[in-house]
Amino acid sequence: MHKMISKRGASGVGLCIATLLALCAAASGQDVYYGDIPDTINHGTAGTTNPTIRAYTLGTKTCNISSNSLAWINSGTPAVAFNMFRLADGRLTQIGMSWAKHACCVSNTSDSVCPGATCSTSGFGLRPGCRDTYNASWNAGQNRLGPRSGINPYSATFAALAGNTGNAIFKRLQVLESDLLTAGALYFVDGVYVCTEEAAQPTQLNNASYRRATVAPTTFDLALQGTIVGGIPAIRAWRDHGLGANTPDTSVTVATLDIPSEGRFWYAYKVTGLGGGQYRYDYAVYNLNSDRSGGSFSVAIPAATTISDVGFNAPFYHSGEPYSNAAWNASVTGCAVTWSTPETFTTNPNSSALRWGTMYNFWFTANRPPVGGTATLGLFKPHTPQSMAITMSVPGGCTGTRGDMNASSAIDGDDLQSFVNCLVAGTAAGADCDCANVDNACGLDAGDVNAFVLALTGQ
Ligand SMILES: [Ca+2]
Ligand SMILES: [Ca+2]
Ligand SMILES: [Ca+2]
Repeated sequence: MHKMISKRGASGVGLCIATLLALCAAASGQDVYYGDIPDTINHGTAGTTNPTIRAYTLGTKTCNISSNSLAWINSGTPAVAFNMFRLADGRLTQIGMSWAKHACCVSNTSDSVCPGATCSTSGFGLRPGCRDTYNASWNAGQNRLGPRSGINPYSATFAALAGNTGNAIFKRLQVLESDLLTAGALYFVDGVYVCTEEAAQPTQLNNASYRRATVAPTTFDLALQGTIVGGIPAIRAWRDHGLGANTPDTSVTVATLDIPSEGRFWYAYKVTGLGGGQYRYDYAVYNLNSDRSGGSFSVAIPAATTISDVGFNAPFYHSGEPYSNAAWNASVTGCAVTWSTPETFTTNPNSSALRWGTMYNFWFTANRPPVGGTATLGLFKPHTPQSMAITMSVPGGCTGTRGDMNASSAIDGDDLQSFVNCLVAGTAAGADCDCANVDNACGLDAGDVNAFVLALTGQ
């Protein structure tokens, strides 16, 4: 009798473990999703800032699109940070950001903005398939706005909220008023969620959604347009609306870059022919949820490339965030255009790194047409890998054999004069001086002379 019970018991334990494993697997699957931006509020200006700063807040329809209940902790997880962008002159830039609105006071409703979900009547927090709505005025409550610096977007940990309040623009989505009425510009808003239960899970990757908005003259009120683009940050608007509202610019490439065992960046680029052999190279990088953050961005260029109009854009931190707003330093060497934080992480952990929920722009004009090549995103916080290569359009270089200055399919004495001219003057009639970069290493120097002599003598 005891033996039989024991057998039953063993079988029961096995079943129980299997059930627990299934529950554990399911429990790792919470999935918060920004289902819609239903409204906005214009808080006006603080009155005395120079330049004038205006502030907004976005409403949120937040979905739990998983089959598991999602914890909804008052003044805790999840939190959402808002951003604003402007598309003008062929370039999308971020013009504003808010602090992060922490959760409060869940309600559960069925809503078609939650894809494929039916609101469950059982569970806790934000129940499976359900939607919670905060209108913009509720999200504007400053006591539940926490600094972005208090959130690790990948491990999804949150610092305690201070709960302090301030003037009309304090902690809210701040934008320079001068950026709001650009002739011919399109505007976009997005929000990015961080959710503790999604820590280090792929369900973090759909946490940003964007929507187009117009800005009214005189009042500066926002009016939401079209429908939300769910699960995708506003960097995609550069392509989706690049030739006007709802008219895509297919010359804009948008893609993602995942840091191994860490967060995701989005990046985009576009090359514009300016005539006269000049090309404008535009790059944007959006940090969705990387705590390591961006620390540098570098584009390789061929030898003897003329670079002009080097530019950079970043939104500004405010309301007591500890992060620096200093522009990244730009440098042009013989083989790269590079932007980097003014200080390293070791020197100043609060330097102006490209942090979660923000987008930085980099651009220059070059006298070379584009080819497929490589840019490098350096990561701010030290770890392995310290940088990531990104396939992008970059200025193209020598299209023939290096050292064959006159493209005769032979490296001989006829190439000598052009080679020397390139090394001495950086230019040679009828020749591409990047072909004088015979060792294909940075710059035109003694290494190229050695390599050229070896090629000339058939070695
Ligand atoms: Ca999610
Ligand atoms: Ca030749
Ligand atoms: Ca070289």
